[in-house]
Amino acid sequence: PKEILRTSYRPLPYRVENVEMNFDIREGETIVESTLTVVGGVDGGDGNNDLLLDGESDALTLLSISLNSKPLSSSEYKLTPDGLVIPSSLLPPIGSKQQATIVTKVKICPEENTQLSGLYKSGTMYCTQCEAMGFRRITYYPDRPDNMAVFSSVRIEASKKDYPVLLGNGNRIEDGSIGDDRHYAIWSDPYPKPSYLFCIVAGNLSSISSSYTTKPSGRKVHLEIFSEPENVSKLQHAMDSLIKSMKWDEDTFGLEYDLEMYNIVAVNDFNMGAMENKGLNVFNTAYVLADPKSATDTDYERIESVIGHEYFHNWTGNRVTCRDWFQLTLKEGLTVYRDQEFSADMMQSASVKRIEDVSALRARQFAEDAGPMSHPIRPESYISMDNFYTATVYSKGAEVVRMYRTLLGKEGFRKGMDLYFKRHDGNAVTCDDFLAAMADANGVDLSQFSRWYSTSGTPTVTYDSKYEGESKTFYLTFSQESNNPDPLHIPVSVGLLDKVSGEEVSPTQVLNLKEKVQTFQFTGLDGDVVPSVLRGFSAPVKLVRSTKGSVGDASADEEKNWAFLAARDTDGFNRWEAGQKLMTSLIFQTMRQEESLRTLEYVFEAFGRTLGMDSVDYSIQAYALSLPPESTLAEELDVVDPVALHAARGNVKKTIARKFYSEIRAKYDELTVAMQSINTSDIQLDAVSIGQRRLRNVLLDYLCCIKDTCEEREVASKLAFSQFQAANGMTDKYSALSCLVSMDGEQDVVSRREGALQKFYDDAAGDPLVLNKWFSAQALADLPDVLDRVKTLVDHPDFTLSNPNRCRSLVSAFSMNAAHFHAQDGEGYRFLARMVAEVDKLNPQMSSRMGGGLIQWRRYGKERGALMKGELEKLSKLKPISNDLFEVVSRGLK
Ligand code: HT7
Ligand code: ZN
Repeated sequence: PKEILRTSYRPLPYRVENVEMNFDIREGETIVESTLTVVGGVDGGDGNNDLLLDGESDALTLLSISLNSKPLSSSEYKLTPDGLVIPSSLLPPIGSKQQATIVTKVKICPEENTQLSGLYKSGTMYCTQCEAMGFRRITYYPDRPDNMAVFSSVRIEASKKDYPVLLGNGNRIEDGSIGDDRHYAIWSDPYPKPSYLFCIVAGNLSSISSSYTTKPSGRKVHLEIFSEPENVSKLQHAMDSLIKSMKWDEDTFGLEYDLEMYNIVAVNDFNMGAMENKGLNVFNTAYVLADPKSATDTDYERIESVIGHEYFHNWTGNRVTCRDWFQLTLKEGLTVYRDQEFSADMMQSASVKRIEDVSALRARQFAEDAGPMSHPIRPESYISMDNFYTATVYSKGAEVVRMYRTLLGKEGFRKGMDLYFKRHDGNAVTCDDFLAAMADANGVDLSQFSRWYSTSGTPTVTYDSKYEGESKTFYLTFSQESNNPDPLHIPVSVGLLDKVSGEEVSPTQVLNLKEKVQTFQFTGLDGDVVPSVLRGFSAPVKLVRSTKGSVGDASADEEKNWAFLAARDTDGFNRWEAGQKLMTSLIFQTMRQEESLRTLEYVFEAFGRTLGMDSVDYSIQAYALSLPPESTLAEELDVVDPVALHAARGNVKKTIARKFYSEIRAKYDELTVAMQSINTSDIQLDAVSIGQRRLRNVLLDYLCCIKDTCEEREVASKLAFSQFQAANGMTDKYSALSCLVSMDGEQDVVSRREGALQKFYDDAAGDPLVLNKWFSAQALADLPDVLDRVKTLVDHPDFTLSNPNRCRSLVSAFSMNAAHFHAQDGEGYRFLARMVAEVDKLNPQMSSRMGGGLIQWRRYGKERGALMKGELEKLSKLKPISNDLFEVVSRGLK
């Protein structure tokens, strides 16, 4: 497999300017004819200006090729496993304005395409996925994002009865019948686009439609969302979300939609969440279908955010796209930032959203940074680009965009965005172009900031502080450490609270940390203060307090500050963060079997106060009462023992639950009554109702963790079972099921668990998304024989490795169940490796993601590490092995 380097970018010697395509779809064989208008591009200077039309020989059978209406003989071009080369000697000279026309005809077989890249069949429908390099599995073409072409005519022909709906990018310009049983549609997209945004769909689909009039232009846009007929009742939330997204982008960034149509199609088999094809988004059903019976509150929120994300790509990604795939974060980091801001505005709670986003970043991206796949947000090389759709490119990329916003302010950021679109609309550009627009629009020098694009790993910022009474000055000294030998430009948001009164004496200000070590002074302070540092998580770093030069017990002092901030910080994120730090400290002390009385007191105090609060944001309350997840805790450890970590966290949870049992129970009951008093059996989806359910389910989890004695198990299982039975929506039902699946012991307890699982399965009535939840709940159970259960489920008639959602719901979910996946005997690793090997034969994008579960072996101690590595070595010997899996496994073994 060939490694592609970022620095090897060469401009296109020839560019396709216009494309016309014809798809003749028939069972078992689709014929694709492409007419490419080619013009001269740029001399790359390396003496090779031949035209490379990418094409995967495994997917394409070339039937014919002609140049300027003359058939080419096989000696006139070169056909390789990766494409077709037409020598520059047959084409017009590079500098000239002449055009050449190339027509190719290929045969493809979507029915056999299990990779879900290119044109494939999902259930009864045909659809395409072209990002990153799927178009070369449909036709021969310069399949790279800097070739922006107008797809002036895409004709799709198929059986009228089986595929009544035929969709493409842009606007439908013609349709009609061919005899009794076939029909066609022609689509035309006026906007030049790279091939990765190409899409067609053919299926027997139902839909809902609406319209939106853009502002200020007043363009009336027809909106339509398609799904298989049985799911059409679950599309309204997606439609509402789309309309909100369109309005938000106009209000926030002055960006309007630009075509007369916006279509979305829901498909069952899809490798990722969704795809932003121009005017024709394709969505994984899991990110578009929702009704209260089948979707949780989190599902509803995720759908709104992904609908927003794909819509926002229309400007950040489609109108302005990436020059090459190394620039992926240019569109993904920016679009994630935009969807995060959209969701925060829709939730009306910036703190709740920030807590969720930072938690996800820490759990996934920090882990990536700490392993062998660590890379800068703009990677330096890849073997398979599909492996670089990562938490780093997406989530850390969004943090980098957020830092521009923090440094430049709201107005400054908007000025930068406006200039970016003014300069680059219709072009394929780089991360440097984005930075230049931000800098030029604001007249600032961001050259040091650019180091974020080339620095891998999570930087550490250490701080130290001192108050000098005489000069009434507070000193904050920061030092930074990262994989870059030169210092990064890090925005550090800081506020100060008076140590005695708890009042905020210095509101949030952004400090520009640009040196390796830098001191900031705050003057005019009458007394000592407690600093609240990195407010709102103003940079994607690990923040630690220096213990250098401290007198006495440094950790005691630090915990005192956390306890202080957990009670008083005016910054919602940092108030939550302080509570999490205290809990983390207690869990680690428990794990190390250290005396932890002081920390325990602080945690009790914070927990009791938060639990007792009335009329606060329920979601904030829920997050403040939750212990940090094991994945986040693991990021703080050099060597992880997942079994010990799980036990320590479980013990702390139980200690809290026992101490506050009656208060937790009272609050749980109070919320039950409050929720029942709402005079409707319909589930409410406003922020208060979502918050109430979130809080009540956190409380349920505490109540259910007390199960040491027979009586306790009876009480816990009855409580969870009664919530399960009474639930009027999926959120409460799934939370109750999650508690029940981890319960074992007496006959009654087991019957409730098994009864609930059976009922959940029966209620699903074959709904794939609900069945995914049924598989996941069991894969995530905390039972000693969970792996045996998972293995049995692999043989369940509803299980298949060929559907990514289903495969993730069982196999990937189990690999997240850390204490069991990392069982000392290595059986979890053997199971995962076996599944990865199976999936690699079907779908390399899936197998390489799953294989990622084994590459962190260096972090799990000697014995576990050796077992994980052993499985990776076995995978590395697979014959054949896909490029995707090869890259992950070989990086893992390096
Ligand atoms: N831009 C989309 C990425 C995507 C994708 C990438 C590789 C393989 C399959 C894929 N499906 C979608 C999704 C997004 O970020 O909006
Ligand atoms: Zn995206």
